[in-house]
Amino acid sequence: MMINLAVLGATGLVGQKMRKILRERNVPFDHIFFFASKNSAGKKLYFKDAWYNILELTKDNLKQCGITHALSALDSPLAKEFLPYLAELGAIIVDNSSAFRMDDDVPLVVPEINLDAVEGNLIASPNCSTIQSVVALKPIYDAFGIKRIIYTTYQAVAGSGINGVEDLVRGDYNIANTFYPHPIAHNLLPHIDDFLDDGYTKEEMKMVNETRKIFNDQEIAITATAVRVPVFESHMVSIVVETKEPFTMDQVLEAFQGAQGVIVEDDVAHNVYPMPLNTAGKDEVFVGRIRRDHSVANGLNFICVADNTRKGAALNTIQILEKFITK
Ligand code: 2RA
Repeated sequence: MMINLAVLGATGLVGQKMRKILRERNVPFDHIFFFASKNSAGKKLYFKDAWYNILELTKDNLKQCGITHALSALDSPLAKEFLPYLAELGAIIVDNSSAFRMDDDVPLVVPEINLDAVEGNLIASPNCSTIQSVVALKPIYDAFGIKRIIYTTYQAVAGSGINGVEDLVRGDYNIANTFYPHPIAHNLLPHIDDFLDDGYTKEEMKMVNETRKIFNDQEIAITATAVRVPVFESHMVSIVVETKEPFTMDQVLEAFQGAQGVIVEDDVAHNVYPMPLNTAGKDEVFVGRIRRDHSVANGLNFICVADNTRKGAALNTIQILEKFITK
C-alpha cells in the first residue's frame, strides 16, 4: 500500500517535534507532505536529506496530494475544519488537538494503555498532562484499582507553543507585551486554557474527562488543578491516588518498575527524583517521590515528569500511527 504521509501544522512546536521523531524512528512512507498556514506556505524545510516546499493547508491541496495518513498538530478550530474532510477522503488521521477527543465514535489513545481501542480512521491523542499521568497510573490501576485521583500540574511554557516560550525568554513584566495574562517569568499562573462557569479550567477538565475515557472507567473520582510554571519543557504532575485494594510499598515499586514507558527515579537519600531538566528529549514518563499517603486508607502520592511536546504530543501520535504503518 502506498503511504502518502502528511504533517499538518508542520511548522509549530509540535509539528517540528513530529518531524524530528519521524526521522529518529525512521517511520516509513512513500511520499511526505508538510502543510502549514498561508504565512509559511511557499517556504522550504529540510527533512531527512531533502528540501520540501511547505504547502498551504487547503482542502484542494490535501486532495491533490492523495494523502493516505496524517499526523495533525493543528489547533482545534482548524482540526474541525479540515480533519473530517480528510477522513472522508479515506485518510488515517491521528489528531493532537482537543477537537474530537470526547466524541463517542473517536478513540482516545495512549499506546501503553489502550492501543486496542483504535478503530475507524480518525484517532485522537490526549492532552499532554493527561498522557503522562495515565502512563504512570496504568500499573497502579491494573494492580490495585483506582477510586480517586487528585492531580496538580506544573506545566512548562512549551505547552502553549512558541508564544509561551517567547514570553519566558523575554521575561517581560509589561503585560501589554505578553501572551499570558500575567508575566510568566518569576511567576506561577494557576490558569491554563479558558475558565469554565464552575471555576475549573478547560485544561483541568481535560485531565478529568480524558483519564476516565482512556481507562474506560467513569467511576473514578478525579479532581485537578493545572498551573503554568516558568520552565521551558517537560510537565510535572503531582498525583495523589486512592486505590481500591490495599498495597505494600514494595508492590507499588514493583508495579512501576514493570510498567511500559515508565522509568522510576526515586532515591531521596541521594536527592534523586524526576525533574524537567533531565526529562526533556526523552520518550519515557519518569516517576518518583513515591510515598504512602497516610491521610487515607490505600493512599499513594508520587510525581511524574515527561517531555510534554514529545510523549505528551508528537511521540504519542507517531506511536499510534505506527500501528497502521509497520516497518
Ligand atoms: C498546555 N495542555 O500545556 C496544553 C498543551 N496541549 O497548555
